[in-house]
Amino acid sequence: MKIGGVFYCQIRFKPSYSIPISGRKIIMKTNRRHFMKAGMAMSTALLADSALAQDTTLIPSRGPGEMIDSSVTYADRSPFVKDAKMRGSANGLSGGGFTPLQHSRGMVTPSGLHFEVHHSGVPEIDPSEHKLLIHGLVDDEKIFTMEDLLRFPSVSHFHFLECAGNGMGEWMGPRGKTVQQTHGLTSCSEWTGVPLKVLLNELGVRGDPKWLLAEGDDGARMTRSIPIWKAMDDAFLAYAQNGEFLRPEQGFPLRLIVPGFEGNMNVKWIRRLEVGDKPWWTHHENTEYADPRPKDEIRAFSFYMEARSVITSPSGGMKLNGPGFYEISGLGWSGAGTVSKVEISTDDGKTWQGASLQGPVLPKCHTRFTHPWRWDGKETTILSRCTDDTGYTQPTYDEMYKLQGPIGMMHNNAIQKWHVAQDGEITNVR
Ligand SMILES: Nc1nc2c(c(=O)[nH]1)N[C@H]1C(S)=C(S)[C@@H](COP(=O)(O)O)O[C@H]1N2
Ligand SMILES: [Mo]
Repeated sequence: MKIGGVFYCQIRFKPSYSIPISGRKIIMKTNRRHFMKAGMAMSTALLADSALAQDTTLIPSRGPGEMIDSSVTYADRSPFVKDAKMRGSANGLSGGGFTPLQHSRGMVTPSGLHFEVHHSGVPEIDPSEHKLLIHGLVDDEKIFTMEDLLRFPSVSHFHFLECAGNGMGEWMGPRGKTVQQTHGLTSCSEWTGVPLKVLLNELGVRGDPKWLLAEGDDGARMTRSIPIWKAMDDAFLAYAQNGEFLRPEQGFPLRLIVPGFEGNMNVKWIRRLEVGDKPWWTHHENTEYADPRPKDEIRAFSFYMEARSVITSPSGGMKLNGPGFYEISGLGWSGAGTVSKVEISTDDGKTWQGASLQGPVLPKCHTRFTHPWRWDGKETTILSRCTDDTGYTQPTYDEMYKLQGPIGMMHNNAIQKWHVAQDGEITNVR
């Protein structure tokens, strides 16, 4: 038997089995149900015999590993893990990097692979000098230091963050080669910080407060109007991401998290909040992030990133190694709520089957889905579509064009198709 390999037939219904390790025998107690399970998984013969290692000798023990280097203060990845790269897509002040979703597992994005969108580069901010002003329709205007903010009651939540321009290049046709290029402007982190409602209640709001202006401390002075109901619902000022302080690229030392709303409203390096009774109609609200509608209309505020999903494996640029079993795996998310189902088609949308959702399934959060698939070696197209708990289902490109017109740019949440050629090559198709 191969340790760490696949269970072989002879262990199927034994009440216990033994693995000889360095001359000793370790008896693993187990029960019949366990083996029924193992037997069931095995009976589907997931991998062809040739794909399993046939050498049944034991793996020899190793000597000591590398010396521990005490000068290392932040651990690196294995030198064998080279492919998952975030940047390499843009240089300069504007732009940033795309998350390599084709290498993603589970629902969390490692902080160092979180996508980045900057409108004027990444400012270097000393947290001991950073200040946040809250003013406008409040009883008490106040300036907070980071030290002040760290003393407030905090929350931690997993949320995806998606740029409204994610998939912008795909409007005119299938352009991106990989899922990193087509969908890489979405990532998911655990964010920790202070709820806005805690701060606003602390200051006391007055008059008829309806909107909140958030302003960033970067060269772009990113400024957005946030509806006050959202501020009082679940928006928060985050100072930490995945268990440590924010990355500079994610807005160190302080950023706004507006769960489920378009990335642009999640103002980084935040320095000012103003409570008001109308929106401010800032540059980014009037131009880039406004959606065209048929009949020469423009929708000014598209808050929600609507339900969307994509198969991350197999995906564009990958190649299947012959017919047989493959796990289809991908991500679904919705800014309006929780993913309630993801359906998969492996026959170009003719028939659909429900995928399994890997827990935890959280609101406004990436949700990993998986689906077992046996490829028969014939040319086909695989796709996924997501439905959220509001009942909304991800549209096809045709449906989305009807709503936004073919000249849209933002909020592309259409169904993604991956073509599987006879030689196993996966490509982006419409
Ligand atoms: N101050 C400031 N905040 C900003 C931006 C910016 O350029 N400056 N970019 C916005 C855009 S367009 C997006 S999509 C998100 C990206 O967040 P990330 O870089 O942490 O992924 O931040 C938003 N907040
Ligand atoms: Mo964005």
